[in-house]
Amino acid sequence: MISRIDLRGEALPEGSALRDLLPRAEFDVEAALEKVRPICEDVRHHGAAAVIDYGEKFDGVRLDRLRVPAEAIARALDELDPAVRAALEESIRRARLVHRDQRRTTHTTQVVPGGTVTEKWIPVDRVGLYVPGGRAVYPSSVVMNVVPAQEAGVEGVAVASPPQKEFGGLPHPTILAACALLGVGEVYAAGGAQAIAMFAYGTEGTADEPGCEPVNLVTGPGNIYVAAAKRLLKGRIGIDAEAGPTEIAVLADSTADPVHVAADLISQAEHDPMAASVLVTDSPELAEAVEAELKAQVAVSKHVDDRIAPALAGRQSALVLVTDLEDGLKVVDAYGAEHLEIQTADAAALADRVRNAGAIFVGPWAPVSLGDYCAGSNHVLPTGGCACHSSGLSVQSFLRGVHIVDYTRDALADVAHHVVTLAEAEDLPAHGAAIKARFGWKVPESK
Ligand code: HSO
Ligand code: ZN
Repeated sequence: MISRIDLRGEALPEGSALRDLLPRAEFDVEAALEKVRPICEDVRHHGAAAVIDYGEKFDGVRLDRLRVPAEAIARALDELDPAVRAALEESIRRARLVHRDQRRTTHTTQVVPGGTVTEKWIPVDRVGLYVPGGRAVYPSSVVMNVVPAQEAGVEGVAVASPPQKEFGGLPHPTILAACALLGVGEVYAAGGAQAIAMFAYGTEGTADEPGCEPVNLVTGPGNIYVAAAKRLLKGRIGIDAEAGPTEIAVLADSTADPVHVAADLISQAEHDPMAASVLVTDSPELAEAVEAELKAQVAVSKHVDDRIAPALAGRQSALVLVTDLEDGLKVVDAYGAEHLEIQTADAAALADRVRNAGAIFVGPWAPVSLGDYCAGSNHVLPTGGCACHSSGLSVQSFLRGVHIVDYTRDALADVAHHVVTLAEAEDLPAHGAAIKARFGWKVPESK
């Protein structure tokens, strides 16, 4: 049911050669671009009407309006199961604690007497948060997108989630209830590439419904078409990342509990038939025990046939055997998992040495499921190995750092000769002239 990769014995290859030995899901965003391009163009030219047409085509419901009425959002909260409400409230409370601490402060560097550079962090004006609604409905993703945006100080927060046939064309009621709990009142029943295009281009309002103002930034996970639309529209809008199928890697030794490891591998396989579950261990006994546990636990899991079994059997999942934990560390660093659990004797020390992972979960009491909902950490994380260059969603994702340059006459005069020299070295004499013009067309003597 799950393949094995045995890397014991020989010296591990370095860098990308090691990465090539490791399993990974195919997620060919490029191939989806051509499908998504006409959708985006249609939305650009025909606005809400095109979004509604594509909703009918892809989600099977014809809407007469995209904007979810305030009463529907309030009703969803009224009708929310109290236990789910309490859990979401706790999730929001913890996420706020962590994300509030990520706020940036203005910092001024005195470069020279009379010359300062101040770095100021300004939130984007308006963001569009995409919340998928296909195979699974994730109110927790509403929390993970909205909380950092709000803590960053973003004033315009809009959410889009696909219309659901069984709920009269509204997004799933739990998504709406989560929006209500977070104080988000601007919600659109729009999904897929058309939702991303709606955010990028905006739509015109009608007599009875305001349009969607274009946003500056779109965040949130989605399927391959959402990722392709983000890639296509990037530049016009900022994006967080092109989210691919979810991944869990577990680095474990013989002290790990195979029951826990198997449960955690299954937990992320539950998302998607393309999800990746990877165990990296120096203990063949643990690998055996995890494999037996996987069999036992998969048999009694809910989403076996459509997601868990294909995810575990897919070429993206594997049990990887390594000589020792040093090699294990190299393997998980080369893989750069979205989620990395460390279940070893000295988990904290090993976790401290990891360089590439979206989020790291330390020891037996910090499973990925905790992070998915209630750790306070963010669950929108880099997939597909992007952890080697990108971070998960955070307050920072919604901010722009701006340098404010403030120099006195004397401070400029003092460095003018260097600026003029560099301008001439780059054959850009007008750059130098802009300095000289301020000093009677001469380069001032430096002190
Ligand atoms: N593990 C997913 C997030 C999620 N899990 C939502 C449950 N609900 C990607 O980090
Ligand atoms: Zn999850």
